[in-house]
Amino acid sequence: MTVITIPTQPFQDQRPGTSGLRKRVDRFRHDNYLQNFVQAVFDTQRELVGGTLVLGGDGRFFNREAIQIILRMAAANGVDRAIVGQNGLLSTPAASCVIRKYAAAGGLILSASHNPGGPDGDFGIKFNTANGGPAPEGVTEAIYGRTLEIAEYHSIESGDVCLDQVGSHTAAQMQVEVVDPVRDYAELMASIFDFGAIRALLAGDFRMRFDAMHAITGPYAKRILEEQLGAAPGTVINGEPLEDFGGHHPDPNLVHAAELVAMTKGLDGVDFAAASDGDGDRNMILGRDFFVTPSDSLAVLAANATLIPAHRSGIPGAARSMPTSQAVDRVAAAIGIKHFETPTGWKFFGNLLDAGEIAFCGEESFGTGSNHVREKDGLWAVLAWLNVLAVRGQSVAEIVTEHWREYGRNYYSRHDYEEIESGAAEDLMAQLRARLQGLPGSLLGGLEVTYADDFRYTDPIDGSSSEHQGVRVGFNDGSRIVFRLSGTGTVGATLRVYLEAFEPHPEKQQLDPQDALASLITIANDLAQIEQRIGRSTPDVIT
Ligand code: G16
Repeated sequence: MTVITIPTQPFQDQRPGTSGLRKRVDRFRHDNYLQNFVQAVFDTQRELVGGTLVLGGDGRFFNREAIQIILRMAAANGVDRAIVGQNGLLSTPAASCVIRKYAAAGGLILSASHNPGGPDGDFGIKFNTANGGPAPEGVTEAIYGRTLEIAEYHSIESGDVCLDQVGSHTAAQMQVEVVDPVRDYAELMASIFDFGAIRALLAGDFRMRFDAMHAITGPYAKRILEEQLGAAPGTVINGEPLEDFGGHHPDPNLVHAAELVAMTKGLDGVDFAAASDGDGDRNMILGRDFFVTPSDSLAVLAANATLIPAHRSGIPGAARSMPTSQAVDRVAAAIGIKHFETPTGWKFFGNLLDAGEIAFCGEESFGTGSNHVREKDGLWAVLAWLNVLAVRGQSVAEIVTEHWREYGRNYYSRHDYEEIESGAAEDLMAQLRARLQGLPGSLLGGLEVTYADDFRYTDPIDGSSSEHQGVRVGFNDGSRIVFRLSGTGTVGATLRVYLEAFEPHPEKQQLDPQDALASLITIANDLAQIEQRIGRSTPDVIT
């Protein structure tokens, strides 16, 4: 084997965001940008030397090429075994499953999640640690630190490894196992859910659609829903993964999954519809004429956890990210389990899951999951809903409205202002932060501010702390506004405004959320001076 060492120059822009390093694909393809980051991982994560590395991605443009580059680098850096998904594919939750199952030292996942793909789209990479979860901040900071001083990277001189078929190969001294990307994950799902009950539901007149958005979950959903659970052929739509996701934005929300939403409307609407994103970790849940907010989805699943065989004896606790609505807190308080509020980013759930403090967790950003892996998991959420629907024998709308009657309804919406000028976005947040101290006790739009802060989190397990995680303003009627800049965009900045109001009375729970939140929306716009500062009068996306 010939290891080659190639000189390179550091860049200043390789600090991973909320979920790994994401940039335009062009950036990754040139000047060793990918190689620098990967070498920084090998230089800092020394357990990979002599260990197992899991490797796969969501199939977007540049995925195959990047996998070959990384395999050559892994061999040169002393990795003992690489487990790669066939054709270079692995959904993010499946990668987490494989890391855990085969006790790998870590994994590299190639994805820019819900961001568009193709030659002009985005690419991304992130490192997951041995627990299967996104690297915690200490690790990402060490990798970033290394990228700032990198001067060379290592590779081997060899051709491409054939990824088309399942099988074993060698690259220099490294063993490369090309695995079926679905098998281990599908086995895990069958061990969690009541497949018998779901099969019976799907064998009846229940109609569903799953939109894979031409992204990674197509093969997973076809195998599990259609082949194993007997859903009618054609249940999975847009099921073929494409390098550019068919030119769409593989983001499962009401705007980007409009085709699916239309299938739930009216008398002909299907009973249940769901979608997942580019790398398979997000989910959107719909019933006939009914959208389940991700926050409500987490709360409903937590309240119904014991209907799922793997959680028959109950869950110890549940966690949500700070901007996620407080609906799950109400469930936790009512059923007597622990609940936690963490910063945005799945990595913050890792320690709580590892310590057994929680079994379910979720985020408003269409992420829901459990302790079965250490990533959010789109298909897990779909199967969890199917399991609950099958056992309860009610519609999605009946289950959610019954939930609101019992626990109260947390009206919720997120307003996104995308691709705004970064400086203006930073200034807007800075002026908000500067005003926080003076807000408690004041009246805004007739509501009294009870607290105003910049969220700071101390991890209850390892004591690490994270600051500046979003501005929260709470009011005397239980409502709340959160302001935060996205950590996943690649162009300019995205301002997210999260709005939440609580309505305990069932007779007042049927309003449209935008109407129920109208006064809070006005307060938020005034408080942050959104129009004056960024020149936008309406959000680009409302969910
Ligand atoms: C990533 C993280 C999520 C997080 C989301 C927030 O999602 O994995 O845990 O909630 O980012 O995004 P933003 O910072 O834009 O609000 P994904 O699906 O992009 O990996």
